[in-house]
Amino acid sequence: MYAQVVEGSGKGAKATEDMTPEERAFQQKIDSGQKIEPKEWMPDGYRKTLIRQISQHAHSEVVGQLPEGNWITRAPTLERKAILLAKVQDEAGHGLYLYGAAETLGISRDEMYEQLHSGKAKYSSIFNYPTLNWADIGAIGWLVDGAAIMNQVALQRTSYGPYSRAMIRICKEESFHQRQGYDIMMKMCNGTEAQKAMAQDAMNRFWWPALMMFGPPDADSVHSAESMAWKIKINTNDELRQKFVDQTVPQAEYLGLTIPDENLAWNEEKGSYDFTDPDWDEFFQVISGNGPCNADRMRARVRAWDDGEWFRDGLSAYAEKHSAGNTNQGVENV
Ligand code: FAQ
Repeated sequence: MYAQVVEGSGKGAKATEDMTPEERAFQQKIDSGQKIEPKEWMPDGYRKTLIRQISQHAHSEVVGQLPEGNWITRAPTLERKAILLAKVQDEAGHGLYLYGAAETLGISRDEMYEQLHSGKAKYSSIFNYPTLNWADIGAIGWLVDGAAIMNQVALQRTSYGPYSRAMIRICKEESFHQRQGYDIMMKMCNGTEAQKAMAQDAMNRFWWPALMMFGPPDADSVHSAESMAWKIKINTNDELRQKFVDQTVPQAEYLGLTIPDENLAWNEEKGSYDFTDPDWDEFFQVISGNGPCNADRMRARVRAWDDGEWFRDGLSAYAEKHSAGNTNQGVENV
């Protein structure tokens, strides 16, 4: 229905008795908490699953610049503009660390871009929703970065060394991003009635897509069992979604905002909130390319790629000129 690139087996974790001796040794390494490094032997499915997840994560960071980029020229003050510029630039950097981590697994950056531009690779569903006003920038920082961090903090312990190390650095920056979003929301909630209403409206629109960021319910998650056995994923989609709700409810209360879910209620017995599931049909539509902004996002990415061709060609020509065997060409010849 929705799967475009099922690179891992998607059949769940392999039983120990079905493993080859190499696979068994590999699994023992994972189970004992050791990191896997690029040059080590790894099962083909492990490599493919990592390439899929890391490259989709990288694409999300890069496409994720677009909804916020939309507001750089319209930020309400010079200070807010400078902060937003820095945040969007950070997202580009996150994309680069992640593409770098994926490249250690034997895929080139050009191949990854080709998969994104052809629609073969996914990126996070959340970035297919529009940013209609300034309050949406607050909601993205608070809720979207908040959901991203919830996932990424766990991924710092992922089993693949380069991915884990990229996550440690990214999480530091994402924490700042989340605070800047919360700060925008605080300002608006303490402002005029109209500003508070804008903040509430942004929360109403971003709440459900933020819950979808954690992926389909566990029962429908194709990759979770295998990815968790390999410790590529540390938590299930539902576990992280629950943690996010539990963390976010008190933050919304502090802002004086209402979470748009009439079933939201503290459940004393389980020690967490009960809440309504997002509309999973909408989620599957969005990840199949039919969300409100999918076509716009792809058009913008492909245009940026095409417009940058002359620059990439220039960089390659420069690198070639100065590569080994051609070292006599001085910088003055450029
Ligand atoms: N959107 O079997 P599962 C950010 C796909 S970073 C689109 O459960 P898995 C920073 C999934 O790929 C946000 N597709 O899959 C920022 C699979 O399809 P496939 C990105 C989704 O991989 C903030 C199919 O559904 N973070 O926001 C989504 O085990 C602000 C079946 O699902 C990451 O990527 C979705 N939400 O679990 C930037 C974190 N959910 O590939 C700018 C790393 C699922 O077979 C501004 N990734 N799918 O065709 C992960 O942790 C996992 O990949 C999950 C999905 C949890 C996203």
